Amino acid sequence: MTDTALINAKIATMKPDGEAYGLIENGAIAISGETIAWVGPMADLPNADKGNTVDLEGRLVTPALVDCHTHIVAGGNRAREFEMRLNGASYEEIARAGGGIVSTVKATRAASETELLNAALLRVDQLIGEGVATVEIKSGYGLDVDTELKMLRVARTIGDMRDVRVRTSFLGAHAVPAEYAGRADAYIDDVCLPALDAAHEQGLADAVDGFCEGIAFSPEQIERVFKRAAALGLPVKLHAEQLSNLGGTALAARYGALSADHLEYVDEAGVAAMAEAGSIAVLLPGAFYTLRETKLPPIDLFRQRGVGMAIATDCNPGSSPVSSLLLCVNMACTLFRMTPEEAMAGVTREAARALGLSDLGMVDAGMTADLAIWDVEHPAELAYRVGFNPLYRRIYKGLS
Ligand code: DI6
Ligand code: FE
Repeated sequence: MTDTALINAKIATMKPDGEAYGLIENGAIAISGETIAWVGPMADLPNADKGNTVDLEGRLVTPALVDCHTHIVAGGNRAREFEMRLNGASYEEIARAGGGIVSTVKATRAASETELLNAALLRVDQLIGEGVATVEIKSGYGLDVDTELKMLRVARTIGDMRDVRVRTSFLGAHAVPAEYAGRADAYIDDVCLPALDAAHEQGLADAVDGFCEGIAFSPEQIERVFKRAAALGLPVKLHAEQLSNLGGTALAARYGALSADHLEYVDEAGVAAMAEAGSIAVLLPGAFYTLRETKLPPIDLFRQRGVGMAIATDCNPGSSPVSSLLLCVNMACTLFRMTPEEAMAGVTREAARALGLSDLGMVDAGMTADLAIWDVEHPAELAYRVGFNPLYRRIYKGLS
């Protein structure tokens, strides 16, 4: 039985074969409960599906957007640090003044769950207002067992309080906290692995992430965390080759990672390993922009090897204080030279794949009815405008 049909729609189905964007010009979508029952040219809409219709007057429909990499739950902000840097302060001076990731850890530990929740909701609501219906949220600013779990509980609460699907990632291996300075292995033993076990036991972790970098954890240390993830049956992903090439991407691929993220410094062997493993490249133009990075992720290599490319905000108080996914779509085009079609696939189909969600990211029969309806004439307009939000309506799990 069909509950509702959307008619007079231009539909960017984002299906990979056929027309660019999987475009259907004069289309209709039949929705039954939470599921898309039928999609096609309006002239072919089955009679039985015509009961309850909503006329979209030619508007564009896309899959609702998916932000597949965020640190949106975090205490405080680093605006003062941003200001100090622009007034000429050095990295050391900022660190001595308590800046950097350490300050976010301190603020996150000090904040109550309500404070963390209210601060995060401001940013989540901005994403929702741009047509996002699924958001991935990481821990990683607690770096002690209680605060890591607190962050993940807040992430779950966001999904209860808003019409948005939250997927959590445990990121205990994000940074070495001050109390373990120079003792990263002990941190993994004493804090990271016990916190992961507890998060899993409490149903708080959908996946496991890490930061493989000179300033964070080595591939050997990350592998210890991945081994525990595998033992718990949790999928992995990794912040890899963001600032240098340590071979994290190949490690992630060996563990069948859903994604490897950032990737500015990944080499050909790393990309080949991703292709083999079917891992998605999650590209984060907001961090590239904020850090004024100049080394581009190897877009052509990803294309040649058929590695799917997703785009996300990386929303975090340090390297990407960005809560507009549409801005990231634009940046993926202007900074990374991705095509608008690739960038739109990056926040729909490929982002859903990066989260292992096979029922999302395309407008197709059988998929969950998460849709975004836009006041634009063509999907390229969503990539082309800067700081413009033409969302007309968002549909989350059907119309009920
Ligand atoms: N990569 C980043 O760019 C951020 N975390 C990560 O793994 C930085 C986080 C911060 O500075 O707060
Ligand atoms: Fe990140």
